[in-house]
Amino acid sequence: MAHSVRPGSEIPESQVTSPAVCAERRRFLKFTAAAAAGGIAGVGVARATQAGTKFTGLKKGGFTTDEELTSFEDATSYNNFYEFGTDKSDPAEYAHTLKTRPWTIVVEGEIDKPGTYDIDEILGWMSLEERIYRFRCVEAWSMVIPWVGFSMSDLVKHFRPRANAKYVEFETLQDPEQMRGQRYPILNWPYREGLRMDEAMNPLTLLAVGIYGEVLPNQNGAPLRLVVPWKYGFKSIKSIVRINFRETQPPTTWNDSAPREYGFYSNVNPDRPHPRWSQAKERRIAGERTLMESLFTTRIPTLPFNGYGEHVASLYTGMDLQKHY
Ligand SMILES: Nc1nc2c(c(=O)[nH]1)N[C@H]1C(S)=C(S)[C@@H](COP(=O)(O)O)O[C@H]1N2
Ligand SMILES: [Mo]
Repeated sequence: MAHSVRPGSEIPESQVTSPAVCAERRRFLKFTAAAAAGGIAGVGVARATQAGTKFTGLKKGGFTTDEELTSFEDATSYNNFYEFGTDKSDPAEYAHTLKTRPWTIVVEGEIDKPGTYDIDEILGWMSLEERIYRFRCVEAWSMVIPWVGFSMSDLVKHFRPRANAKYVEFETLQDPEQMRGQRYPILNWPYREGLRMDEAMNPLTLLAVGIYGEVLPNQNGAPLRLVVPWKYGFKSIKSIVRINFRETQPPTTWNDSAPREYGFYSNVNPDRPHPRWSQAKERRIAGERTLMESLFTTRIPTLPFNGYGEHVASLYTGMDLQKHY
């Protein structure tokens, strides 16, 4: 069935008069008309664009885990998103100023189909699924998150990459008006990340548009963010506006900012300590525990490749992972 995801619940009654919702409805009607005329697959997802809107009829993806989930509350209030400030609570407090529609993504470089694509055009091609992934921050805390999204590889096919596309570079929006943290030179804005092409095409590599069955809250990287579960969290770049296919390894934000501490690969590796702390254990933020209990009492061993070795270890055969950290 092409429509693996059906439209979410109706827009909440309390919001029906807001201009944003009117614009949203106009956009949806336009999109539905285009879809009816053109038979766009996966049209059902088009309506779920506002944070909090539920996706219904989501199919379960192949990747999952039985571990205790992080609560929605913790996953959406304890965040790293320096564009909104450096405190974990800043993104939840300030990310509402980010406007996630309309949203376009420039796709360019070593591909046959470069262009500026509307996020909803992209969503029209894709079939969404739910996947539960462990997520390990380089700061030694971890979460277990049910994401909604699609494999990056399924999207990349649409752009017809050429043989010399060896790396993919990603860029976050730069707009200090919407992202107050960008008014300060904390990082070299815009935030940039990158993957080797075979990493990007691995089936685990996810582009996420939702979390816990609903549209991504802004603080989690709406409207589209990367999730690479075998790498430290900073590789999972948020609010993507540019994807560039390159022949050479792209510069990446944290590597530029502190190259001795953060490498290009940044695979989760308990045997390679960060210069300032061990990576052998992690604080799991999950279950019924309060955030403070999780942060101060629960330490579990960190697994190589965050436990995804069977899927990804072969990507690094013959590489010295102490050197290519
Ligand atoms: N654009 C952007 N993407 C980003 C970051 C950021 O500061 N800016 N922080 C990264 C880090 S360090 C982590 S741990 C994860 C946090 O994702 P979460 O807040 O959804 O848990 O986002 C990553 N993606
Ligand atoms: Mo992180």
